Amino acid sequence: MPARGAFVVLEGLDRCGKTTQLSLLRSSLSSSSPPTPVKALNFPDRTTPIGTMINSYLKTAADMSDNAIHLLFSSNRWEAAPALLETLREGTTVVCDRYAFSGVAFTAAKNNGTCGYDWCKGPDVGLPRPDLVLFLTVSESVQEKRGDYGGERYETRELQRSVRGVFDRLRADDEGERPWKVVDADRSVEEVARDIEEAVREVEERVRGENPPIAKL
Ligand code: NYM
Repeated sequence: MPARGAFVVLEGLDRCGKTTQLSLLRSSLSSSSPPTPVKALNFPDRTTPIGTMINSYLKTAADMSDNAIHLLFSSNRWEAAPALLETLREGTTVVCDRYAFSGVAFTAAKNNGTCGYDWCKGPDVGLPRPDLVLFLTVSESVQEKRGDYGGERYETRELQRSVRGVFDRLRADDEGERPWKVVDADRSVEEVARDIEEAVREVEERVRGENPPIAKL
């Protein structure tokens, strides 16, 4: 049995550069010598029937209650969980663009917290827990300069401010379990990529060496 792969999640506000960084990370891991087997995931996964509903909601083509859309975002992770576990167990490292932390941060932030923080955490309890959460921080001015800002639901300055607050709370709450690594994403793409790769290689090595069981949220 090979040692399992590491599970790494990139989180952050909209336009923090996660998607670019994830693709750079995937290429650098798979082109290293020897190559690290790696699979990239992203949430929401808009390709499934549940993901299609989420996409309509985000593009404002469909409306839904805050509770209902929150549960769909979570279901979208649960439907991916069996394959995710299998991939990790067969020794492949998974790098993932957003996960349950975005789920809590965005829902708990909106409408003055109609859906409470604890309620928001509930549906994701039991999902595979990442070995590392890389939290990309971005300043408001840089965020707003990057392309396409404002195209989807949630992309307003006020909401992003509240989301930032909930992410800070999540990070503080997770401190005892497995500290997040905060990466300043206002810097150049190359500088950010270097920090991310270093942190991922470190966790990869630890997971391959210790082969710890996959923990749960
Ligand atoms: N989002 C993402 C949520 O509100 N809940 C979730 O569980 C997840 C995974 O979807 N503004 C929000 C955050 C983003 C939006 O994500 C779409 P992306 O990474 O832009 O496709």
